[in-house]
Amino acid sequence: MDVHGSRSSDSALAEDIWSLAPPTMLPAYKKSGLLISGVADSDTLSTFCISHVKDVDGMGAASLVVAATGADFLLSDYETLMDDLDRVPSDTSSLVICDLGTDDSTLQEFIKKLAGFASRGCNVTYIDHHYMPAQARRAISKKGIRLVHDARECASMLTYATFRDSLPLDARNIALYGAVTDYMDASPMGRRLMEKTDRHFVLAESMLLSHAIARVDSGSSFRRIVVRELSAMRLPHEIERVPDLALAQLRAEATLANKVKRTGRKDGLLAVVKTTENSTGNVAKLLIGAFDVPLGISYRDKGDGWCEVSLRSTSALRIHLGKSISKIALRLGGNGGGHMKAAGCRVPRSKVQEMLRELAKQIGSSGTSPDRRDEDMP
Ligand SMILES: [Mn+2]
Repeated sequence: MDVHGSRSSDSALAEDIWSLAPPTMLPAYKKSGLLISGVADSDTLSTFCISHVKDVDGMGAASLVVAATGADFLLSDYETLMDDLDRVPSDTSSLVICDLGTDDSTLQEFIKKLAGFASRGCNVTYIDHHYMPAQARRAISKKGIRLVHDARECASMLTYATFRDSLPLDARNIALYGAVTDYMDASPMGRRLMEKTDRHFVLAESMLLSHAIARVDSGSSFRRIVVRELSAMRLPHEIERVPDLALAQLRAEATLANKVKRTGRKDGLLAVVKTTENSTGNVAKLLIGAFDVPLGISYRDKGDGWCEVSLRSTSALRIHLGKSISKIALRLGGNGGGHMKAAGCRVPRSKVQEMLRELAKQIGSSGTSPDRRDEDMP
């Protein structure tokens, strides 16, 4: 295998965007026994990773940090991130945060906490791809935090690029699982990495993984096991329970599409449904097809006074979902953010209807782009 050839073109690819100096330490993927037992090795720097629990991209990013550094890790979500930052072991010499965006409601506290680690001599790396205003980027960088941010790429891809010198070539697959499942495999790096592998193989493995994890709750220890197995370069189909869970999820989804159609409602350009599914993003996506609208919104009552909301749109919608929902959620006492066509937020249960009205108003004033392809389609 032409290792050097492949590596150098990967490097050129990453350096288009930023120049990186990965931490020098023994690649941990070579010590799979260590990874499975989860015992930190005393001869490596003590790295700790906090990454997004919610999807393949966040879990993939965590597995890449673990593979490269032997890090211990926590899988977190937006509402638990601040508390989880307080759980980082005090002897941590390198902290890596992946795929967890912040918004105006949490940015200052987030920066303050990361700056606290940096001031104690801990190397802090923040890898993210959610929409981030320029002033937030500047504020983070000023505090001695290494910011790896590119909204065109997924977090797994950015993590792969950050640690690639400590990763085996097989780790590219993990970067691609994140890219495929985050709809970012047509990105500058995603496209070029995909050309070096069998696309159908990567798609099949990505789908097994995303369906399997959609089947289990965010709090499930299975998600931690998956991260460890991926970090040992196990393929999704080789990980125990992944194929069975993925099949079970496929069966459930086939009936879910009908259920969404029955229980959802269309309101102008958007369709909305209340769901109990773990994967609210998936439900939001199904709404778009079921009601033939450019925006699907699903929400789940978390039982603690809050609702988790997922939003998905087609390119016909003119608003940036991440930016719009970040502002609306903040005004309603919640928080949120995300990408152009995929976003999420958390709002008090009592504010869900207000949020929907607010969004409908915004869409009403921005309108949709005429999409000629739609006119020719059934
Ligand atoms: Mn992501």
